[in-house]
Amino acid sequence: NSAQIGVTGLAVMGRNLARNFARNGYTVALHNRTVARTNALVEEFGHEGDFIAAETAKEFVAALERPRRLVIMVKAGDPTDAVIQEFAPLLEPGDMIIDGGNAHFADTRRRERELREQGIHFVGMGVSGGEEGALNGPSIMPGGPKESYDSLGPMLEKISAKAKDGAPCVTHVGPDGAGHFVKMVHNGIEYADMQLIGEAYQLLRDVAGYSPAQIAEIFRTWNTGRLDSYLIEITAEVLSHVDAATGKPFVDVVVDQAEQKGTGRWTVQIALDLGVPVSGIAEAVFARSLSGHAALREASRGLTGPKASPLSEAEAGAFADRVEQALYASKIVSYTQGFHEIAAAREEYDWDIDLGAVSAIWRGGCIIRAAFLDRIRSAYDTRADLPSLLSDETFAQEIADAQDDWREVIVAATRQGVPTPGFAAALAYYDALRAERLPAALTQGQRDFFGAHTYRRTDRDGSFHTLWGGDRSEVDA
Ligand code: NBP
Repeated sequence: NSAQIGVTGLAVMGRNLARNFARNGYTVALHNRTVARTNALVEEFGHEGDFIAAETAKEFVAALERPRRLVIMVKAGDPTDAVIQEFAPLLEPGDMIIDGGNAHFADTRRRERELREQGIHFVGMGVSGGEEGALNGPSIMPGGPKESYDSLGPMLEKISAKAKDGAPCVTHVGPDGAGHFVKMVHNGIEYADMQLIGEAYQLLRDVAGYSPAQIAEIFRTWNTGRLDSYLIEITAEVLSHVDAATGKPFVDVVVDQAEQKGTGRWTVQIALDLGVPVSGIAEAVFARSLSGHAALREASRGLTGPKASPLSEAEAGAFADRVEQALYASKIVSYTQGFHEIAAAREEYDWDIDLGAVSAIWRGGCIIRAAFLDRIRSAYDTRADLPSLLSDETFAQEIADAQDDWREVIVAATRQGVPTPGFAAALAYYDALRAERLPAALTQGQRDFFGAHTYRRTDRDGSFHTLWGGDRSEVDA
């Protein structure tokens, strides 16, 4: 008996992915650098399906039916290269290496290129949903050669999450690094979503005066509407949780320094390279960094803030409704920015990515799963070449309806000294995009003044320079 798929790297993610394949009726070959992990899996979960445990790389490869499908689930970076170097010499043309780790898409592009020379299909596969998703159905974002999807796709469709309409949350995203790129932006959007939710929480607490338990109830109500999403749902769970040791709200006993593993930062770094303004995601990454500067925060605690005047109980309810509007409008903007980044990469790397399909596979299994993604899909279904999500009529109308409250919330936050970088960046992006004129014209003037960098004119073609140090006449540049 031979295995239809093999998984090497059996820490939480690999182990659960292997079990997911087995539970779906596939025979799964197992391998891990440290054999104890392989044995533990077979011992604990061997009854769940057909596993073939392999001690050595050779045994592992021999256990796979051809063309071989070999999933790597190890730590991203050097370990992934080490594993590829170990297995590639044992493989034959037509075999597939599928990297399900959180690889940087540039590494995936390089690996795909190198393995292509050997005739091996390399599939960089984004997997979202954490260990729970890996076991019960993740959102899966495979890239790589399209032909690999013909045989791999049906298996992934089986193990993936299913959206509410039953559609599997997986699609062939695009060539080489496209899958990992989309997974990275997914994580960037996740950072932004979490930051916006955090700002909503702090406003409800510090401006409206609600307790964590009351805010949990507000989030539960929001979760029955257009904000219906996994992150809002778990936010309510976290906020209503009470610390057993102290009897205090759990959120009050946790150190307020957010950590990060890097995919959010990558999203911003690459956006800078591509020249795409992902300000909402950037603010989310910066907010986490700022929170971690403990000494700096300690040293700044005495700085003067505004005179705080919390809302009355009567005003608080209406304010909470406004915060919902602000959160929703800001969320539309961060998705707009994230999809812009994917569209820019599609252009840069000549990837054929269907943005509607991307939003569709995020509807289940992953951390940002939300009812909202159905709306994004229908926006791209209506118009595949939508310049931006904000150009979609429905979203544009929703923001138009939300904007008064959105602005009020930011005004209130500013007055009370509550930081809302996510809400504010989203609004600034919106206002900048819709502006008739931007001060960029002045910037161009300054650049021409100090550096003769030239400028273009609104009334005729060409590049121009003003002789600032001379008679200030204009010359063709
Ligand atoms: P880890 O990222 O903690 O990696 C542990 C695995 O890597 C073990 O199997 C370990 O083998 C193996 N490994 C290492 Br470390 N160095 C190796 C080397 N030089 N050669 C061979 N194997 C090596 O595991 P994880 O948390 O299950 O995540 C796996 C991948 O999935 C990562 O890329 C991660 O970013 C990604 N991911 C994780 C999540 C999540 O929620 N955790 C979600 C989505 C994606 P050993 O047992 O012999 O030490």
